[in-house]
Amino acid sequence: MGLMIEGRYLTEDPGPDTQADGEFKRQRANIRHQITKDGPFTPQIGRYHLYAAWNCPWAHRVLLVRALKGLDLSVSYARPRRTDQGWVYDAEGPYCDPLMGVAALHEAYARATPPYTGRITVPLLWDRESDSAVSNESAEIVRMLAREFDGGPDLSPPGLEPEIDRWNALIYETVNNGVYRTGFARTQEAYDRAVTEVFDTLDRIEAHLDTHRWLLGEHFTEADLRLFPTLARFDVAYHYAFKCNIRRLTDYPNLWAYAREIYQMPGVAGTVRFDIYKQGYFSQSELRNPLGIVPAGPEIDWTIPHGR
Ligand SMILES: N[C@@H](CCC(=O)N[C@@H](CS)C(=O)NCC(=O)O)C(=O)O
Repeated sequence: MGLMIEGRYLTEDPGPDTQADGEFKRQRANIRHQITKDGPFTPQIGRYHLYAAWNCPWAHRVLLVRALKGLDLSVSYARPRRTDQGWVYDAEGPYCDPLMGVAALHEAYARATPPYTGRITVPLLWDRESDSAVSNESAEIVRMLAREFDGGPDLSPPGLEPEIDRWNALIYETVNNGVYRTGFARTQEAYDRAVTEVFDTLDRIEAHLDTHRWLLGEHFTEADLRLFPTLARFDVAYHYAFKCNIRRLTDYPNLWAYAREIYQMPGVAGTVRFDIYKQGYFSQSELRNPLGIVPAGPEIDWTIPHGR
């Protein structure tokens, strides 16, 4: 779970990044190339490869675009539990790396130019043609795959982008990252602040869905896509492992039906692995789960008709 400094991997665990007031602060991703028709990274089918992990909600966003658009994007899934080598791979089987055969993700980052400094995170989008890293920023990967490749729903219909961005900003801060700010808080105050924000936003979305089919009304957009990974992990992981326990997703009639409708869209269920979410979020952590024991429940049926 280490850091890389100028292309060299250090195994000491830096832990989650915490501010002076006990709040978790996620670091900015720093490989930020774009795929565009003008190049050098052009939108060619079969050209790119994704380093992902089933349990990572940021990688999940990218897996959702891939599924909804039917993109030809090969994927390496890391093992659900990180080690002192960070995200790791087996030599074969479901957690191998078919592209480079790396044993740990930091080996791929070590090939990036210029030499990489930062955390070793998924998702990482890789270009087979130039054998180089394109991006490790999920929001930007989602947008470029959605825009530059044909097929699937239009996730940001013309004119809606400012409103999509407003939802994205609120949902990122208070929900997607809000659950991490709750679970990784180092003081009662930081926890109280974060958990209140998580549920204020979920309550607000619940009320919004009374009169709107999707966040943006008639259109299923990128904002819905970015909310879903957090909802999928909410009751099996965040509710318990991150103490996001004022309510469960299944306690919200609108939000729960909305989440099931997304889950039941063609291709989406194939991006979801509840068993792996539990293995990942209940992995051994001195602060949160010292023995690494994975709970048995809860049992939730995502295939109940959504009725929307
Ligand atoms: N900026 C990144 C954040 C990705 C991220 O934090 N991924 C986590 C997994 S859920 C990770 O790989 N963490 C390893 C670490 O921070 O050491 C994005 O949204 O793409």
